Order: sequence, then C-alpha cells, then structure tokens
Amino acid sequence: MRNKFAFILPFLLLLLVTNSLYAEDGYRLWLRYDQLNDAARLKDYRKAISGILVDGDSPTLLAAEKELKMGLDGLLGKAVPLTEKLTRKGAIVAGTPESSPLIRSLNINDKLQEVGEEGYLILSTTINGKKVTAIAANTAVGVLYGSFHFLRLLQTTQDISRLSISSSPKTEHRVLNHWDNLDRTVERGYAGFSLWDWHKLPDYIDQRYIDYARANASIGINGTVLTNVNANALVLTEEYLIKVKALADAFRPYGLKVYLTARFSAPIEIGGLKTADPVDPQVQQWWKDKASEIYSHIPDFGGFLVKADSEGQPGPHNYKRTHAEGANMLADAVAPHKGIVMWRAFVYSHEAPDDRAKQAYNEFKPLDGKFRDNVLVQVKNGAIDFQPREPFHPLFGAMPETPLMMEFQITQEYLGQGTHLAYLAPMWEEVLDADTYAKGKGSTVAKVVDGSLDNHSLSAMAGVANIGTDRNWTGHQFGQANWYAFGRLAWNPYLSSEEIAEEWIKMTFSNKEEVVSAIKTMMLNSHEAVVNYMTPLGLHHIMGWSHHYGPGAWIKDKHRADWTSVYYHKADENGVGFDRTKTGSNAVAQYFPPVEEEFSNPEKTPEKYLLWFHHLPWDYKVESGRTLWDELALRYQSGVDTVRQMQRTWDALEGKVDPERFRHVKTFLEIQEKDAEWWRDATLLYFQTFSKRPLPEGVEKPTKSLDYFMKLDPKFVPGI
Ligand code: GCV
Repeated sequence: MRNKFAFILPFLLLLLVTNSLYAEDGYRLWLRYDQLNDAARLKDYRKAISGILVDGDSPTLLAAEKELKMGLDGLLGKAVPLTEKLTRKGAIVAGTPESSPLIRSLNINDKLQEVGEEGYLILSTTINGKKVTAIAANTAVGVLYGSFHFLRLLQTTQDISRLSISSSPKTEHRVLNHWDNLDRTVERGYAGFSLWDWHKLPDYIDQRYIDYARANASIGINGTVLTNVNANALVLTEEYLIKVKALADAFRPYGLKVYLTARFSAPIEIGGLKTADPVDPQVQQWWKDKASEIYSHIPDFGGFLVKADSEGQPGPHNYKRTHAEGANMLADAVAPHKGIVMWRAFVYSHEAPDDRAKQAYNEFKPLDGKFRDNVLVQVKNGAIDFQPREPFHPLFGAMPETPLMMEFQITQEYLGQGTHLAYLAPMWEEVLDADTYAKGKGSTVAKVVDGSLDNHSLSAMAGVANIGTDRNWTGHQFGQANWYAFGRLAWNPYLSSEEIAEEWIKMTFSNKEEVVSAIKTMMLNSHEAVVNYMTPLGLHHIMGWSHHYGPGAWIKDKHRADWTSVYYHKADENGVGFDRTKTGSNAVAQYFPPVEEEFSNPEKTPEKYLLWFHHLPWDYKVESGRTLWDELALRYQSGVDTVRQMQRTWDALEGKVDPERFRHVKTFLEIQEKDAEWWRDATLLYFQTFSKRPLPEGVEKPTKSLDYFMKLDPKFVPGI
C-alpha cells in the first residue's frame, strides 16, 4: 500500500500544481492571453509576427510595450522578442510620430489628424522594404489603445494580414462612477468591498490598481470617479488627497484620470465656513483654493461629480439657488486647471406633488444654456432609476444648449444584483438608439450623448461600476461583460450589443464557434428574461424595500411614497399601470411630438412600455389578443422559462469551458431560476388579489401563499 501511494503521490502533486496554475477564477477578465487553440490562425500569426518595436520611453508607451509582449507571448505560445531596430519583416511597430522615426517615416499625418488625441491607426504596411504592422497614434495613450485593439484582433482570431483600421472615441470622457465609501463599503456594490484600500494608501499600491487600470484602458475608459455620489467631504482633506494622488499616479500610465465627488456642504464640514451658499464669495474662494490644492497633488485631476439636492444630499436649493448656480461655482473653481463638472440630473423630492418621472425635466429644462462651458449634466438613461427597463429620459434632446452625458448603471441594483445573469448592452443599445425627434427624425439619444446632434465638443458617458474586491472583480462572471460593454459603447455608442458580446465571449471563454454561439444566445436573451420575471410590460419599481433584491409589489405606507411600489403600479380592481397621459400626470408631454403621441396612445405605445404610461383594465386586449392579465402572467412564466433555457444551454457547455467558471455560472443560474420563480409567484399572487382572475394555462401554480412571500425579509443584502 505504502509503495503504491509513494508511486501515485508525484502525479497527484503534479495534477495539483497544474490545476492551480491553470485555475480560471476570472481574475484575468477578458485579457487572458492563453495560447490560441485555432491551429491555422496560430500558425499564421507565428509566421507574421517576428518582434515588437516600441520607440519611446514614456510610462504609457512602456505600458503598451509590456502589454504587447505579455499578450503576444501568451497568445502565440512563444517568446516574441522586443527589438530596437527593424531588422526583419513581421515587426509590430508602435509609437507616435514624435516618439518613433519609423512611424514618422510612414507619412501618415493626414490620417492621424483624423483620429484626434486618443484615436489610433493599425496598418499593415511596409517600412524600409519590410512588411510590418504599425500601431500609430498622436499620443502615447492612443498607442496603448491601439495595442489593446491589436491584441483583441488576435484574441478573436481575426485576419491580420491586410489591416487598415482607424478608430477614435466618439465621446470625450468615458468614466466609471464608483459608489465607494471611505470605509470600503460600496453602495449598490455586489462584488465585495471597495478596491480602494484607503487605510494602506498612499504607501501600498495593490497590483489590483494596475490591473484595474489595464482593464479600463483595454476598452478605452479614461476616467474614474473614486467616491460615492452620496459623498463624504473627508476625501477632499489633505490626508485623503495624498491617497488619491497615489491612485492617480498608479493609473496615469494607462490614461485613466481620477475624479472625486464633491459634497456641496464641504465648505462647512471641512472648511469651517458658516455657509455653502454658491454665491457667497468666501464659499467660492474656498472651492477655488480647494481645487488648486487638489491640482497641486494631481495635475491632471479630471474634476467633480456632484449629486445635489437629491435623496438628502445638500445642494444649492438649501440656499434658494439653482442647480446652474451650484454647478457654475464648482466649474469656475476647476476651469483654470482644465477640469470639468459632471452635475447629476437625478433629482426628485417626495415633497413635490408631481410624478417623480417628471421632476428632473421640470427642474433642469429651464436651466438650459445657463451652465458654464465645462459643465456636463449627467442624466440617467431613464426618468425613474435604473429599472430593468425604462423609456429614454425625456431630458435627452430637451437641453440643446447643454452637453448632456449618459449615466448607465453597470452594477445590477434592480437587475438581480450579484447573482443574476443579465447582459445589459441590449438595454443600453435600446436607449442609445431611441429617437428623441428633438431635431426631427434621426435625433437619437446616442447623437445627443456624443455631442453630434447639437455640436457640443464636450461629451461623456458614465457607468456606475460593478467592481469590487471579489477575485473575479464583478461577483458574477458575466458581470464582467457589462463592464466590458460599457467601455466599448462609451468609445462607440453605435456598436451593436451582439458584436460586443461576441468579442467578449471569444476573449473571455472560447473562440470555438459552438461555444460562442451558445453563450451569445444566453447573453442576448438574458436582459429580456429579467424584465419578464421582474417587471414586464412597463411595470417598474416593485422590488423589495430599500435593498431592491427580490419582489415587493405590496410595499406601501413608508415615509416616502415615491419609494413604495404601489406608487408605481397603482393596481386596483380596475386595472394596473401608471397613467402618464393627459388624464394622468401628463409626463408624456415632456417628449417631442411624434414620441409624445406614441406614448399617449396605448394602441401605439410599444408594449414593453405599456404600463409605464397607461393604467389599463385587466381585460384590456394586448397585441397577442390576450387579456392584459393573461399576458402579464405569461410574461412572468416566460422569464422563468428563459432562465431554464439558459441553464440547459450552459449545462451543454460542460467540458467546453473551464470547470471552475462552469461551476460558478451553473450555481448562479440555479439561484437565478429560484429567484425568477419567486418573482413570478409572489408578484402574480399579489396582482391576483386585484385582478381576481385565474392564472392562464401555461403558468405554473405557486407553491407558497402570498402571505408567505410578503413575510420574507432577506437580511443583510449587500450594497445598502
Ligand atoms: C447613490 C438610487 C439608489 C441609491 C443611489 C441613487 C443615486 O436611488 O438606490 O443607492 O445613491 O440611486 O443614483 O444617487
């Protein structure tokens, strides 16, 4: 026995070592760089690529060189040498005309001019009679972005023999918003704690910071707001600014600028002033001095993000001033340093009698044209709050004199949080493609956001991050796809969610066609599935109180009516839905005429927004010819069915994706199925108390009572 064991032991150990070496825990995100398993492509690439030649020694060019080296070594499964001279064909030559004589020799200034500050060219060309691939840009960060693009071509096994790529970002500021608190909790964060280890900063620079910056650079994200919009003024004190500087220094080589949230009452809380009134000269001076202090530590500081007069945050209204007066004061403070202010339009008050969906428009539309040139108004994709589905926010198109930036929520506060697979790009695409008709047909939200509709050079897109200390960064392996998709859409809001999914799958899981198409189908159906089992047909905000996990259509009688579910669904014996037409709140009037008409008429309103705009009888006939009640019930069932279909698809991938991530996703899909059933049963039982109709055929009978569901009270849900 002993002998036999001694014989087996080395093999066991070897197995262990090999396993841990190749363990796939998701840490590497989409930057995996494992040797390609497409033999034909691998052979071509090995033949085509002989070396890496990056002229210039700025930290950003060095980062590009390092990434190319790491990526090519890994993907090609052989060491690709770094060279200083062009001695052989097949070099990857990267640089700017300034840093690299070889790039200069290409005489491509005209083409480079077109791609601007951050864009790049990737060209199959010839230098000194030798075939090369040139990655050229006007700036080092452009070279870095181009290098990531080139690696992506290999990761997705594209033909690289005749490249003529020109790419530049359509929005200027592509920014993650971290709702991270200084104690490292993350509001609406479902992936562990905050990445920022304030206690160990500025001394300890975690490798995670670098990998975070790399990941962002790989998709063109160029800004990060480190702190929660529900802000703490402490971060603006010297003690913290030194820590912020350390992060900014770590991110800088990757083109990632740091921003902070500005608490409006900071002059009182940390400045010792008696007021924070934006027209008070002392307050204005305080912010100017504060800005100079910040810039003395961080010369390329991006600016401020502000949530004011919203959900208890202080703001200019405390002093009877407008949002423009508040924003402009901060804008004046950062303007000499080329900083910007991103001022959020997410405002509503439970004391205002009007429909919450109308309040931001009412507040901001009259301020159009009153903001300084370095202010962007940051608008959520919809008028309520990151619901599983919302019609586009009526402010888009309504403030032509003001650059409006998009705020998407990458973290899935209302979409199953850390455990549900919901690929969000189709939802974002739906909003970006929506036509506001602000300047006639074709005035899409994307054109408002990228500035092209109203000729704004200042443009931006923000995404509320889903990133934390979890080893796989985003809690759910598929949460990574939403981070990735946000970056890609911020770079180019006209990309399709399908092509983004395809890229991500190939880089993250596998290039094998059967795997790609199976995972792609799962991803592309996943958002609709979540909408169906949570809030079909335009229902919204019927989640569990405060934590927003699980169903809670019965929530009522709280201190704020606009945080209850009954405020939004208005179910009664006659029907369900929020009447936002003329007979109701008339929120439809905030849209431009053809859209307004469409949303005013239930027959013309896209069914996905039906109950958002209309209160309709339970036996109202919908497009399928069914009654509203039957359709609603069947949609809930269809949400559950799609999750089960996703489970079958995933199960069939066993052995085709690595076991660790396979198990992770499989288990999470089980949670999702359970939750989808919970949503269906609880919500239908509740609405049935009004509709008094039986569940239609095809809908599974609930196994528990409404009373049971109403008593469920999950404790310590993360992210609050
Ligand atoms: C950061 C929702 C969330 C809040 C969040 C707020 C906002 O209301 O539930 O957690 O606060 O949006 O976007 O400011």
